[in-house]
Amino acid sequence: TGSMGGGCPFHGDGGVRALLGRTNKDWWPDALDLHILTQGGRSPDPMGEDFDYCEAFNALDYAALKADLKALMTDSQPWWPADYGHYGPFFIRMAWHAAGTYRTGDGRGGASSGQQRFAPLNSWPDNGNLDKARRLLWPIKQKYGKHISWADLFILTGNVAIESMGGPVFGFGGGRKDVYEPENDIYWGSEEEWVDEGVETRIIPDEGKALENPLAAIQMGLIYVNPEGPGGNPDPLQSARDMRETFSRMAMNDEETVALTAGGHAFGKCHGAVPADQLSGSPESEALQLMGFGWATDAEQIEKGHITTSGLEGAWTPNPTQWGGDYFRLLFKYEYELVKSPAGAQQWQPVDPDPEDMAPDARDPSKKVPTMMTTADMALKMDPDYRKISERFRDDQAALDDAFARAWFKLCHRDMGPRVRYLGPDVPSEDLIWQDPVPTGRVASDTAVDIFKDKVLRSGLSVRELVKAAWASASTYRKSDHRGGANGAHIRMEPMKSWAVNDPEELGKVLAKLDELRDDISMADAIVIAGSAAVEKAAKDAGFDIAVPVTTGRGDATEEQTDAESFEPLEPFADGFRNYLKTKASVKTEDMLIDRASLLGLSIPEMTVLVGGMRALGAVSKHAKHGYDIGVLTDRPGQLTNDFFVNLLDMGTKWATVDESGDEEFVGTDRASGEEKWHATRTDLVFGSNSQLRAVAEVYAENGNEEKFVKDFVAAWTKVMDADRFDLT
Ligand code: HEB
Repeated sequence: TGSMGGGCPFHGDGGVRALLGRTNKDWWPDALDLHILTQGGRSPDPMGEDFDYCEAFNALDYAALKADLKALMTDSQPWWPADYGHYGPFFIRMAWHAAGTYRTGDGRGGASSGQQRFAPLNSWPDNGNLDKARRLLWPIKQKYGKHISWADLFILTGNVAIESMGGPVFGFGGGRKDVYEPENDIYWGSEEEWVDEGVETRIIPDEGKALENPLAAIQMGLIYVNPEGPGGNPDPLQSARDMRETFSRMAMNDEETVALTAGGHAFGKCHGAVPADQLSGSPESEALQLMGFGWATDAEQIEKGHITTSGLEGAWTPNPTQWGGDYFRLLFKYEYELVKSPAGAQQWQPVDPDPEDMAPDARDPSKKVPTMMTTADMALKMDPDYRKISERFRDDQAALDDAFARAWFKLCHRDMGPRVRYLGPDVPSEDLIWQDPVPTGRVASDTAVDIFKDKVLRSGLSVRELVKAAWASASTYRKSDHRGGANGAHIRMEPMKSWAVNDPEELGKVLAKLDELRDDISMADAIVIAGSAAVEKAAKDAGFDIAVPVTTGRGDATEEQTDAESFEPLEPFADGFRNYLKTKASVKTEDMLIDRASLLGLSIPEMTVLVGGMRALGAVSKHAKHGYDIGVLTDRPGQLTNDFFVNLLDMGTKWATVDESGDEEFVGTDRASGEEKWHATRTDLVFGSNSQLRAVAEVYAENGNEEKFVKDFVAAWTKVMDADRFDLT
């Protein structure tokens, strides 16, 4: 159905591209290339660096906006009339698909940057016709301008839609700042086809095929599962298996999954009135004069409601614009039989429905049509664990109300980080465990900090140990969902304290000592202060008197505030900054360094100077096999020198692979004498081999730049230590 237009534009360059995932350029080779205009760090963001979205949002007439949104729900437009005269269900689907791309694996996806406006999401088959939903919102976006981002508007509109149909809502937090370009850092998969072109499903247990990390959708182009069942096979139990896997990667358990799906499908309908091959291409591939619309349907057909989106057809309940218990009532009241929609999709229909259990026609309420269920809906009845929950919700509407409202709130806010980042009058005051709540900390006095620093440096703990502990604590931060970081001192709890990357025994010793010395400084602050004191000492030992600034005020989370299991996805498979590799990934190990740097929000120079500095400090994870450190290319570890770069770029050294290491390890020998000098990893050598990284490494190895190196290191270090200090801004 031409989501991309014919042919496979994939020309492999060694297969690496496929492993790194397919990009918009692969899908739409003819698309306008704006990328050359962002070279040299020129921003595509028209709002400029000084624009403060929090300030703009706080000046928003929030009540007026909500009233306008409510009025929009029933303000049907002839170019895309509202089913049943109410756009609510359509907008809920828009909001759910905006939020539903979130995955715990790397924290990417989700509603927080308004990505549904851009490729590939604007053109995913699963997002079919949501281009119309966004365009219906344009007059309101235009009216409120900078005071409401698209990203916030998508979610707020979903909330208002639920409320306007009598549904339960738990709250709304604003603060999602729009971006103005597609997010190229998100790996959506390496398949060359999309769901509507018959791409294989990603979970096939019989063939030992499991869902690749961090993906959370079952086929390319879907938000989660295929409504018709795995790969189009209408098997509710296999669908349940896929739902459980994909929803858990969205941080949803069984109860939340059931509540969300049933609650969502209390509203609206599926669209599959005409065969899909009558549709035009997706927005990204369509003719200019369609002005960003895709899936073009004839105006006359639109008016009649002859629309195809998913290809399935029909409403779930007799009251598709009214919240209530009809979904479960019908699901359990009737036997359902497999039928085909007019567009040819597999779906389920009640056998012999009572007339009052028929649904109204979307355009003509006097006409009655059968209701339906997707195979994924049938999973809520057929899977034994889902069924128990479904029966409970059928019998206890209040329980469903509460579970749906909470799960919806979580769905829409999961990627926003701590509650201090939420804006607006509807922010719920209750702390929720998935927000990783941290008690407000106390600012320590300069004297207290100095006394503590002094004690730490005389404690016998080494620079390397202190730097590693601080890095371990702060570097879990990921800007994708604003989780992790030094605040809360989660590092002293499971699972973080036992991660191999953290050298648990050494870390345990360091944390115990810091705890003993810290007086009333919070543990979270103590870890950062100690690391920063160590950096100061290391700079001093290298001949540079420089202060490493620390901003105290971090709090310590309690065990009760910490959902240990939810922190597991934060464990790094590789941390190039500490020269650590847990398991070799399908991508190169140096790609993993770039990925971590990206999640930390670092620039190329920041990443480079941090790697070089950490190596000089000896702050590498203990090598699993060897007794010696790898990548510490200096004779004086513990001093903040640029030795790593100087030695790496030295032509006197010849590098060769260590065969047994599978291309992960290298040995450097003296070119003249053949004497063994250094051991290094891919992550080290990439700063000499990659031309762009080498250019930056050269800057730091140059005479006269020694002080610049130290200053840049301290600035990048401080940036990482403070990455999660939303309380400061
Ligand atoms: Fe849904 C719709 C599927 C979940 C909400 N969905 C829909 C459709 C389908 C589906 C197929 C149709 C589309 C068209 O238009 O055609 N879902 C599904 C699946 C899942 C889901 C498979 C997983 C299991 N949903 C969900 C959730 C939510 C929802 C979670 C929320 C919460 N949906 C929804 C809505 C709708 C839908 C509201 C309607 C829309 C309209 O009406 O437009």
